[in-house]
Amino acid sequence: MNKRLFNRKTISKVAKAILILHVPYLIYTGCINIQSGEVDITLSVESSSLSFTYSGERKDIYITTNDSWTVSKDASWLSISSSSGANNGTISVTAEANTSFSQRTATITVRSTVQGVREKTINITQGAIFTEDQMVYVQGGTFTMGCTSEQGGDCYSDQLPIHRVTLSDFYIGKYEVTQGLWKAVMNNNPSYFTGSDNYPVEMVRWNDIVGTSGSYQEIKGIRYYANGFIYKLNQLNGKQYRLPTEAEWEFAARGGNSSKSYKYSGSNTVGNVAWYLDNSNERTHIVGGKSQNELGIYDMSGNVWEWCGDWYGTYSSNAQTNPSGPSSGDGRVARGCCWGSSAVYARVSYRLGWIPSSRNYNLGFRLARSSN
Ligand SMILES: [Ca+2]
Repeated sequence: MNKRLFNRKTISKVAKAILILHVPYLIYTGCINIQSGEVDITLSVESSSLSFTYSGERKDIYITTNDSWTVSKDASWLSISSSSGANNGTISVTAEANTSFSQRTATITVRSTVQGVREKTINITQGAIFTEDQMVYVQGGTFTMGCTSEQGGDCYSDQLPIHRVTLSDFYIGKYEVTQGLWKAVMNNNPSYFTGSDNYPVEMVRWNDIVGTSGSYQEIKGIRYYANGFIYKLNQLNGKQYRLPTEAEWEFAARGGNSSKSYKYSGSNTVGNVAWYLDNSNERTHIVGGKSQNELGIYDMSGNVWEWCGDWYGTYSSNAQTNPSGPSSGDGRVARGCCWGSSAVYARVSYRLGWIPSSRNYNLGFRLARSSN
């Protein structure tokens, strides 16, 4: 080895060369380290959307990350359990009840704390308290009303004589009117059985539904007054809801033009479609809990009796078109029976008259409206 390489000058030159060659490299690798640290930060959420029903609900968002994070929202009707955290975590999102008549949306944004590096948006939608998709279209048709053969031989005489009825198209509620909807419209809840907004409202008088004073809106021969539920509902959403006529109720309960001629609404086995004495645990149940009938309607047999618009009266054997009952009477018709009675009352032909100023924890209603 040439020993001149080892004199001080040579060593100094070699060191400089090494320094010149490697300083940029050292700076460069330093940058790489920082960048690779950023790239390694992950942030994911389990879902990019969450949907809530109209009633108040809580749902969880799972965050997977190796960084600190913050959460923000853009709607006052949402609350979040935590606005920041680190590493994997869960936040709960609670939506207040949506008492409006339209769906609403919001977003929740989760950001890793290294701003601008990672961000996830979760789109939130919440259904409205009541929308048209809760009304079932019933195509008009002709049917035989009253104690037809499948109803059995023990019908009361008020279900006779059987008679032909022709109806125009109409809509009827898929569910009994819920306590949530009643509260949204009336700001009170008269129901005996509480605990969920999705229980049917009961303890409502015919007079509470139809109203007794103030301005009125006349629909299908009934005046709906300003202090009643239906008038207020119609003011809120601009529709023309009303009570079903007794004939509309029975036609819909029988499955309309899709009828399979069941004894109860949607089945010959009462427990498949109805909450009644033997399966109800002697209380109401959340609407829609049993099987639907041929038209996709729930609880027409059982849960709560349902007020109809008509005065209760005797049947005629004459064929009729769009009947709306007698012109006067003592009681208003109720149909379909209830959690508190035996199966015979849940038959589609069974009928009852109830004083319109009376109320009962067995008794609620469902909405209807004409198709034009
Ligand atoms: Ca019912």
